[in-house]
Amino acid sequence: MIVVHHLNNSRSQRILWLLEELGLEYEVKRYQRDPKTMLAPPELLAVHPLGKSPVITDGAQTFAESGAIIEYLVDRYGKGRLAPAPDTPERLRYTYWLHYAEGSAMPPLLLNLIFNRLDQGPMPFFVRPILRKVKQRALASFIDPRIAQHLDFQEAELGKTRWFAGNEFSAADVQMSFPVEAAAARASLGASRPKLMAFLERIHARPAYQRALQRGGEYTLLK
Ligand SMILES: N[C@@H](CCC(=O)N[C@@H](CS)C(=O)NCC(=O)O)C(=O)O
Repeated sequence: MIVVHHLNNSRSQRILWLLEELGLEYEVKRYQRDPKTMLAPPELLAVHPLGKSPVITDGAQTFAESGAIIEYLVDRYGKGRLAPAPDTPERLRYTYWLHYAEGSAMPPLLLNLIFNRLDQGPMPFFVRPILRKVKQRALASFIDPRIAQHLDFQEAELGKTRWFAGNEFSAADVQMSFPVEAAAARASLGASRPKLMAFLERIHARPAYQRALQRGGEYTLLK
């Protein structure tokens, strides 16, 4: 039985969604973020040395990293579903988006999250205005323009094909859902990016996505 070590409000939601799309049986082991730090609880360190989610166990195997987990599940259990045929342009795009989501799209979104919190929480009164300036400068000069560049790129790519890898829905869309959802929570993703907005609407309407929400519980992304 596949076990998903699932952290609330996190990337592991997309693993539950993929398992629902594939119609596989699985068990969800839940972990709750610390409400103050928002970090994962120490119990996750007993599952994997990095203590992050998602992690899955399947028989004797335990491994982490969303893209690797998605690739493993599709290769092992997909029976040709949710991945374009090998040696096609769609397959190359599929591999690209599987890696791009965490390798390129998420880093500026994570910086946005960290810098937005820089001037929050208890600190000596004179430090806060300094940190606020640092935050504003980092966001305006580096982070937010990078996010906009990525969103423009994704928007343009979704103008070429209906889904990220091609005209068929694939596991690359599951992997890309998190950066697009995180951008919707943290950055301006509105009328100026209608393809990405329509992508979100389409994935949220999928029955498997809805079932995964019921299995995973709370899913409100951090701002
Ligand atoms: N690139 C990794 C990122 C894993 C990761 O950072 N997971 C977050 C959840 S969204 C986490 O566990 N955060 C809690 C913490 O850092 O303590 C993946 O895609 O699996």
